[in-house]
Amino acid sequence: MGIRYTEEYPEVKGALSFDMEKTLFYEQTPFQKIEIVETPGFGRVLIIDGFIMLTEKDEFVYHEMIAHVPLYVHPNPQRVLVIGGGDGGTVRECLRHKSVAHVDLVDIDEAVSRACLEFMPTVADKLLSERVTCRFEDGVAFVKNCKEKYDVIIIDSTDPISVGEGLFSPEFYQDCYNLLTDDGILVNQSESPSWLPELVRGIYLKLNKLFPKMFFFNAHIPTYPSGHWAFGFASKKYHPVEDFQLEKCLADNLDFRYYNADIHRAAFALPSFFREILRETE
Ligand code: AG3
Repeated sequence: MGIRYTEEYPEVKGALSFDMEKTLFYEQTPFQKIEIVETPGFGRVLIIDGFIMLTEKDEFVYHEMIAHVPLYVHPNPQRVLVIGGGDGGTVRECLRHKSVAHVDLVDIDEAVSRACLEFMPTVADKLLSERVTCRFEDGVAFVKNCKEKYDVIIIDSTDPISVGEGLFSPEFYQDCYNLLTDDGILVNQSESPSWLPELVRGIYLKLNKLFPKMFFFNAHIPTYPSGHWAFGFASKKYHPVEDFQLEKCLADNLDFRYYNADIHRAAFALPSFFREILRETE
């Protein structure tokens, strides 16, 4: 056994530990501590402030789900805003949609993109596409001042601590709502319903108050706490399953590794304890 890297899970007084071979990138920026490590079990792993953001082994699950679910509900998504997501994985998936003419990426920390472009090019290299504009600034301020409209907004944040915190506030959600077109959709990473039910409930309450339609979908992400992950789907017009663009999804026939038409519909089926988390809020 080599050196062990451990992400502590304070919610359950446990941890995820994995062997690592070496550190490829380390930088303490004004915002956070960024590391990319080489591991024998998970490929390269991006870690921010001690929390796993992605591993090369399973990043496809998170990035396919956060991008394709809204992009196969909106009938013609052209302009997409990604907040956070400086690693580029979400942008990569968005660009697979022909209708998407432009993606604006707003991440507070350029060092994340710099590190990923160098050490995780398969995740990050679409950040260099002509269809993408990267802005390294505070997403909270960006959505307050932006005058453009978007069809889809994807909030690919860190956990709601430190720099990620503002990306879970009611004011921020209101500003995102204002930036969406009349049939716009917002999707956000919503943490673990298994281990952080309070947090998921908080997200539900805030978004449900604002949007006519609010749902969660879930996916299995082995290297995030509990492995059970939620995403919020808040929409002005479209229903995530009734308005699912099945024909388009089948015709595109993209080579996905997790997402598919069955998964799209099934992901909105919530385990009973998850439904209970939402019911308690009513
Ligand atoms: N976004 C962060 C997911 C949260 C992971 N949390 C944790 N390991 N405690 C991932 C960014 C990928 N584009």
